[in-house]
Amino acid sequence: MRTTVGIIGAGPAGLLLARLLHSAGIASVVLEGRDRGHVEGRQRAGILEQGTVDVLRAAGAGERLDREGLRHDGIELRFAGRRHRVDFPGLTGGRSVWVYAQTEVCKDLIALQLAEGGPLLFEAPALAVEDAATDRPRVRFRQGGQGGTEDVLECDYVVGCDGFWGVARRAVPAGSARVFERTYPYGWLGILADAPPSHHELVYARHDRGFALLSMRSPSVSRLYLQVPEGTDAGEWADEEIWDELTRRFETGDGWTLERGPVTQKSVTPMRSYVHEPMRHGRLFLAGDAAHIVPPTGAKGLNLAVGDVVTLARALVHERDTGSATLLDAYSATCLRRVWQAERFSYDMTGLLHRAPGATPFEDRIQLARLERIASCRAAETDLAEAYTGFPFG
Ligand code: RFL
Ligand code: PHB
Repeated sequence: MRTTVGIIGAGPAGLLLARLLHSAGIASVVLEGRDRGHVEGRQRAGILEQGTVDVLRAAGAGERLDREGLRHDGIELRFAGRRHRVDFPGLTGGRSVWVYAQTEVCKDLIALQLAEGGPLLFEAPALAVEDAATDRPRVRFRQGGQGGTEDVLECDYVVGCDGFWGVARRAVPAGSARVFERTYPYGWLGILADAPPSHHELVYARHDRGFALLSMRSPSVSRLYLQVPEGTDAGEWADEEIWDELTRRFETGDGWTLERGPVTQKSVTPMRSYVHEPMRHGRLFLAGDAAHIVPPTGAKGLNLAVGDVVTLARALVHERDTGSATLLDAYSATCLRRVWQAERFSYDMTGLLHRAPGATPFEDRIQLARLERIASCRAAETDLAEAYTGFPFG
C-alpha cells in the first residue's frame, strides 16, 4: 500500500486530520488498532472550545453538534460551601464552550470518512514506524484482526495520532527527544448516570475530602467525577458510596441537591502531565495525546489534539502548493507554544481543586485563598475564563 500521509490512530486527532487533508485533496490512509464500536464508545472528553467547534463546522462535521451540542456560558466553582459562577462571555469578549462528547465527535468524523474520505482501516494496528528519518517512511501494520497478516504502508509522511500508549513515539531515538513528565498521586473515578444534570453548567468542587466534578452528556445523562487515590480500582466503589461521596463534596449552604440515577459506566483515569519535544522526527509527526498529555481538570486534551492537526494540515497543504517546508519545519514549535499554555493551565487547575494526600492546613488555606482571589478579582477570574475557553490556534 502507498499513500501521501499515513495516519496511525482514529481518535479525534487522526480522524480530523484525515478529514482536513481529504478536503484539501491530499490522500491519506488511517490505521486504527481497535474496532469501530470500541472507538465510538470510549467515554472521554466532554468540553469543546469555541475554536474546536469552529474547526469541526468548517470541516463539515458540525451538523449534529449544532443540533445536539449544548453551549455553556460559564462554570461554577464550589468551595467552602460557597458557589461562584465564572461568566465566560462577559469576561472574554463573548467566548463560550460546548458540551458535545468525544464519542459523538468521533462518530460524526468516522461516518464522514467512510462516506467520502480515503481508507480508514479498523482492527489494523500499526506495529512500527520505520525509516522515519528518510524520504520513504513506512508503517508496518497488521490487517484482519488477531492472527491477521502483516502489511506495509509506504508514505511521504507518517503522523502518529495513536494516543499516549501508541507505537509512533517509539520510532524517535531517545537522544533526539526530550520528555517532560509529572504524575499525580490521585486519579478520577468517573461515572455515567441516567440522571438529569443537577446543575445547568459544570460544577468544579474543591472539598477537604477531595475534588469532584459535575458534567453532563445530555439533558438526561450526567457525567460525574471524584478524586480518588492513585491506583484505585473502580470496583472498590459501590454505586451508592459514589453518590454519597459526591453529595458530600458538592455540599452547599443553600439547599442544592444532587439528583441520583442508575450508574451505566464506571472507570478510573490516572492523571498525568507529559510533553514530548520536538513533536517531529524526520517525516514522522506526532499529534494529540501521542505528543502530550494534560490532566483532565482543564478540559484541554481533545482541544489540543484539534489544534495540532489544524496546524499540521495547513503546513502539508502549504508544502504541496508552494513546495516550501517552512510551515512543516515550524510545526513542532508552533504547537508547543499552545501546548505549554494548556499544560500550565491544566496543572494550575488541578492544584487549585485537588487535595494532595498529606496536604497541610497551610496548603489548604492557600488553596482557599486562591479560589477566593478568583471569586473576588476580575483579573484573576478573566485569566481562568480565557484559558478555559481556549488559546488561539497557531
Ligand atoms: P486518542 O483519543 O487516545 O486516540 C488514539 C487512537 O489511536 C489508536 N491506537 C492505534 N491505532 C493503530 N495502531 C496502534 N499501534 C495504535 N495505538 C493506539 C487508539 O485505539 C485510539 O483510537 O488520542 P487523540 O486522537 O490524540 O485524542 C486525544 C483525546 O482523546 C484526549 O486528549 C481527551 O480525551 C482528553 N480529555 C478531555 N479533553 C478535552 O479537550 N476536554 C475534556 O473535557 C476532556 N475530558 C479527557 C477528559 C480524557 C479523559 N480520560 C479518560 C483520559 C476526561 C477524561 C476522563
Ligand atoms: C467531561 O464531561 O467528561 C469533562 C468535563 C470537563 C472536564 C473533564 C471532563 O474538565
